[in-house]
Amino acid sequence: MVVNSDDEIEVGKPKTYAVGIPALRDSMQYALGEMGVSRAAKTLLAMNQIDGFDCPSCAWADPIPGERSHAEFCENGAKAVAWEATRDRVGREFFATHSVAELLADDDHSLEHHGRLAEPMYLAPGASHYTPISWVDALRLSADRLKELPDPNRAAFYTSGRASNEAAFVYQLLARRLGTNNLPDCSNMCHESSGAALTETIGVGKGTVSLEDITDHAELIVIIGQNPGTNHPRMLTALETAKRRGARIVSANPLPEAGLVRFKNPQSARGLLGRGTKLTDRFLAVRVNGDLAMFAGVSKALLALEEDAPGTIFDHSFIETYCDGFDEACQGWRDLEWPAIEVLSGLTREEMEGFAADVVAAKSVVVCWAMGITQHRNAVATIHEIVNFLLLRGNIGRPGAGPSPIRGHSNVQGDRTMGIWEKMPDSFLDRLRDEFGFEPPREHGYDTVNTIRAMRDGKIDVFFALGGNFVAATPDTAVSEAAMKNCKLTVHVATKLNRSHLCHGTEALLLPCLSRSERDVQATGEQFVTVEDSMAMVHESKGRLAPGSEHLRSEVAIVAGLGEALFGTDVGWSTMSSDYRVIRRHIENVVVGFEDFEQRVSKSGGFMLPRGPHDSRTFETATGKARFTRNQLDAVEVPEGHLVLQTVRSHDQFNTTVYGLDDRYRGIKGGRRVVFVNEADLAERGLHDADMVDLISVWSDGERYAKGFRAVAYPTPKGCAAAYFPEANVLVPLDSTALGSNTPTSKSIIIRIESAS
Ligand SMILES: Nc1nc2c(c(=O)[nH]1)N[C@H]1C(S)=C(S)[C@@H](COP(=O)(O)OP(=O)(O)OC[C@H]3O[C@@H](n4cnc5c(=O)[nH]c(N)nc54)[C@H](O)[C@@H]3O)O[C@H]1N2
Ligand SMILES: Nc1nc2c(c(=O)[nH]1)N[C@H]1C(S)=C(S)[C@@H](COP(=O)(O)OP(=O)(O)OC[C@H]3O[C@@H](n4cnc5c(=O)[nH]c(N)nc54)[C@H](O)[C@@H]3O)O[C@H]1N2
Ligand SMILES: [Mo]
Repeated sequence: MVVNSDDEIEVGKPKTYAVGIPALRDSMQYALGEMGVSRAAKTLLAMNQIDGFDCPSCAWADPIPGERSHAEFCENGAKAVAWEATRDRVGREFFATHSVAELLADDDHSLEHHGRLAEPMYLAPGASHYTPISWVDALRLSADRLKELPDPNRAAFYTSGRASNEAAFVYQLLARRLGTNNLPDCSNMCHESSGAALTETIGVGKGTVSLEDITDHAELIVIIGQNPGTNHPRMLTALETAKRRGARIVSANPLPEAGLVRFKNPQSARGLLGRGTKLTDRFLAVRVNGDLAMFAGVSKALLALEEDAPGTIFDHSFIETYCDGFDEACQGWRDLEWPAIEVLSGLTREEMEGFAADVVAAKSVVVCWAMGITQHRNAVATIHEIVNFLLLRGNIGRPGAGPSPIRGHSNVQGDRTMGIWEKMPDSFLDRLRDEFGFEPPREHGYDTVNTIRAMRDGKIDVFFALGGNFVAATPDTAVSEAAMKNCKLTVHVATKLNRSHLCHGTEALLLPCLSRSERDVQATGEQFVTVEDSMAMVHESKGRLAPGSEHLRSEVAIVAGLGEALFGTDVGWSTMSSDYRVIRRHIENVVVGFEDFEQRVSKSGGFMLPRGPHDSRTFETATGKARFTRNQLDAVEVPEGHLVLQTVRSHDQFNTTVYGLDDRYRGIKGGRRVVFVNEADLAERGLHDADMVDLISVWSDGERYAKGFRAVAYPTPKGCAAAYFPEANVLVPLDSTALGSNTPTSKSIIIRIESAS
């Protein structure tokens, strides 16, 4: 990866508001530069509209039809679409002039910036360059290699969360028809901890909150481990609406993110020109990984208030009717000592009691969270503790209340609903069997971390990816890259060139697909696809732009084409790809909640999937009740002289896609190799702001190095640090994962920093 030299990086003051005029200016400049005027206008105005396409940038929910603005997109959505609608192409001439070795020297930004992949390409064993291949030959070759496997579990099928419901459904069908549950996905690195904790405690692996709960009902909104100004900018509009009607916001974050402080709404002149809306009322500078202790502390404070005035704080009738484990959990909080809670959370008892007072004053509470919570060793326990906190006051299954994990990729939640999971329950597999007449495998497959281990250990021959950038997104970059190279065949269905396509197996295929914003025409005419947002709304998405090249195929067509090459006509692969309604009929029969799918999804705005806790306070857990849990209080141990490093997104990236080198809200310009550190921590090491440093992570199997970072003195709690992903992924040990979800601990890496060598 190319290292930016330190003198290119400019560091200014972090911003105290998000969006406003700079955001509008940047998004328009960006879109115009990539797409030109008419294409930009046509594309941006169709985003998130009823008859348009779903923004590929995040999973934030759309307002109901009558309440959408004409420009229902944000700066980062505009960047995401401009990025895929670029006029530049990467075809046979490009690959003829650039060898794989040469391209490997490019950084992530440059690789994708070359343009859209334009035709199928093949890398023969030992070859230095990708060469063109026909679709027929590409699918035949993939099918042959899969058929040759002595065991279907020697294949793995990765999914990134942009795949539509239709593509995901056909894809999981293909893997299971082949005989494997090896369906690792980006969710394994993302909200897996949320899914695990919520399934166990409330019986459904997703949030139970709708957009109106936030905009219209919640009296208190808690935002933790999330940077909405950058990663879910349209959430700020919802928060502004909530604030206007008097809701309070508490946020906890080791970084004082601009989007949590103040919002200047680009949709209104007042928002753009005035001071904007103050968002957070109480900001808690929690220590990285301190949230488990913080929530336990708040619940302890609530318990003390209840014990002082019994019957005034807790919702006893809810607890008695719907929950179990309450007494045991209370005993847990009684046994905790405040000093330990303070040390682990990095907050004072008064701060946590203040938070508890906000809770008591609010009739309804929503808790929103994202990666700052899920990517820690104790993530599942932390989310258990969030559920406890909500259950105490019956804050679930009524307006304005509930847990709301904010999803990342635009259809990551839908992909799971469609069966992209290495351990789908038997009930789903039974229905799949009944619908298609074959016995799906029952043995659980590999998740993302276990796929890397299996590839490393020579247990996977064929790695197939439906989107994503596996080697850059996964931990322990060196290990992941070597693991990928250990495969016999690697196949990537993708829109743009990335690092994973260059760290290939003995043979490799690049299969270029249509993007969300492009028209999808099949044998029976123009098709639409469907997606599910973070709040379980399913709606349609229809691209409008002409395909970027005549050789592009839809993801559905590629996967179904492979299905047919493998199995002939058995389950009707080509019928599905020529008419997506056929797929939706299968989905209706296999996936719960999709009755009358075609008809309901065609209605403007789509429909909401059933969620027991939200709809009827039904909790399908092991005991049929919502479960209080007693959780061991811990936080990652940081040895003397070390820091705990979290890896975050800058404002100019979408995961491994790096649009540009700025991070406007945090005051960074022109570079990404920066590490944010508390000034006192720098001073203790004899370091200063702007010094060049090396980051060294320590783990039981040894040390990992990321060299040449510019230190930035930043207001993060002492002992904490932050750097950007994916540059810092080299530091995340493969075996450092969350208990109960196996998610890489990308937000708590123990490091040393040293003056650059
Ligand atoms: N523009 C844009 N949009 C995106 C993405 C993108 O890359 N770019 N990615 C998409 C995806 S896949 C996802 S999953 C989401 C990610 O959305 P976020 O989770 O907002 O993304 P991160 O940048 O990882 O930010 C994590 C936040 O948690 C805070 N944090 C870190 N550790 C802790 C902790 O221990 N406790 C607390 N309380 N806070 C902590 C960090 O300071 C940071 O503010 O965004 C989605 N949307
Ligand atoms: N250290 C660290 N690591 C992390 C994280 C972190 O916070 N810190 N976050 C984790 C999280 S939350 C996630 S979700 C993962 C993300 O992991 P991935 O989903 O694997 O990665 P992306 O960067 O989103 O994938 C980008 C690539 O997707 C392809 N692509 C884009 N659009 C399409 C499309 O429409 N179809 C197809 N087929 N391909 C397309 C392009 O080729 C592009 O290069 O990373 C994880 N890794
Ligand atoms: Mo994610």
